[in-house]
Amino acid sequence: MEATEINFDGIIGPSHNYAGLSHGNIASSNSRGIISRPRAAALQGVAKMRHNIRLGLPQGVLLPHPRPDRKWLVELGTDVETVPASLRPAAFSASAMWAANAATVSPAPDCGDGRCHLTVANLRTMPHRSHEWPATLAQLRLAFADDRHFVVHPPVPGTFGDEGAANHMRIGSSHGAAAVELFVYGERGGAYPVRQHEEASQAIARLHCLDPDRTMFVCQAEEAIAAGAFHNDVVAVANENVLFAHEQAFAGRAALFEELRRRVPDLEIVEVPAAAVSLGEAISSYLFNGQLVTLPTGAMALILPEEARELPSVHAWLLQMVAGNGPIREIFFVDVRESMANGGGPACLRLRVVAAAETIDPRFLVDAVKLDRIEALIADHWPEEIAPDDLLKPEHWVHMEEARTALLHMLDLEELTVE
Ligand code: SUG
Repeated sequence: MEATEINFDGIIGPSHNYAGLSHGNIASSNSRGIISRPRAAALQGVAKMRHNIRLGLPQGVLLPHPRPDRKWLVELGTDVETVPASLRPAAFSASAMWAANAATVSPAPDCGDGRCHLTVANLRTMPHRSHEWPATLAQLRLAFADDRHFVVHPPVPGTFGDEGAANHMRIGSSHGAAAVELFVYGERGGAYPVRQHEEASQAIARLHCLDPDRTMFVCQAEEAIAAGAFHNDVVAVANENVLFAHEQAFAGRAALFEELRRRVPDLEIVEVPAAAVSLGEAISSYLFNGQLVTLPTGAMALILPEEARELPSVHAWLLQMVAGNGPIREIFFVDVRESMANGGGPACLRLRVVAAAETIDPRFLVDAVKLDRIEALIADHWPEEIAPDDLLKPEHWVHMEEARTALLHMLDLEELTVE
């Protein structure tokens, strides 16, 4: 059985809407109150998966969560009819689509017990994301149920915020070999909240039985968070021996690079200087929120949002990069505009797991044929549009719930109907 990197994309749920819930995420704040298009959003997500399958990359899915989250509202002493206006959008958010925040994943070669460890993110900083973890845990426990190969941990407790793989990078010679795991936490974010706490990252490293010699913790630059990099994956991404990052991504950048070079002898750093692309431009274009992948040919490619092609400084930098002799040889652009308007690019929509496909529950794996069926179901069941006031209307609640149930039924995953 051969371990490969499999990207699990969050299928964008039927309640996708723009409620401006994420302070510090500039796209989310700017989109507050606009009419969303859940059907188009989910179809864009499927098209991205299809694109990556055509490139020869294995693909998995994670499912939308129950929304409105009636169970959470009951725990808060209310229900979907009487919920205070301030809480309602949080109960409807389709934010589980951003699978990079589902969990932190340490593949088997990195872990002391030779199994792949996954810790579900607690997402406790933002109320609308803080209730994702039970449904995520239920899915990961099904998908990675084979305890000869996987350990699925519940979220880190306490007040320590953890936002999963979005603040975690793995750097080494190949996916299948032991690698350095780099945890990126925040200390200060200017006017914006810090969402990843060092204590949570440290706990995950211990839970995953990581080798301290191959584990590093680095602080996000305050100016990056203050400019809108609410997760590290907005300013940096790694794949195998390549780190692609903005010059202002990390505090103590020089010491970090020196230490990384010592631990990963074949490390290649592709750094974008602020003089070529400002932090603001990096964040508005999501230049670093690409999927940096190794194609079956062995070449490395970057899958970026269309927005990165549209910003002249970013596009010029990309053209210059591929014309040169660096490790990133190809660039593809995908349209995920509905997700981007909430601050979620191609990399946010996926969770990377390195494992042998045979060890994973096949209901969570997809190919082009299964995607045809998912696409047809979305086209039939997902709402075309959601305006803010629609969240008040019972017919919309029913529509969203029926759409999700139809998907679970089609994928033979009825046991997830209520988590
Ligand atoms: O947590 N947006 C998400 C975007 C997450 C992106 N993920 C990664 N960078 N990996 C967030 O801020 C906005 C929802 C709203 O405003 O309706 C939101 O939750």
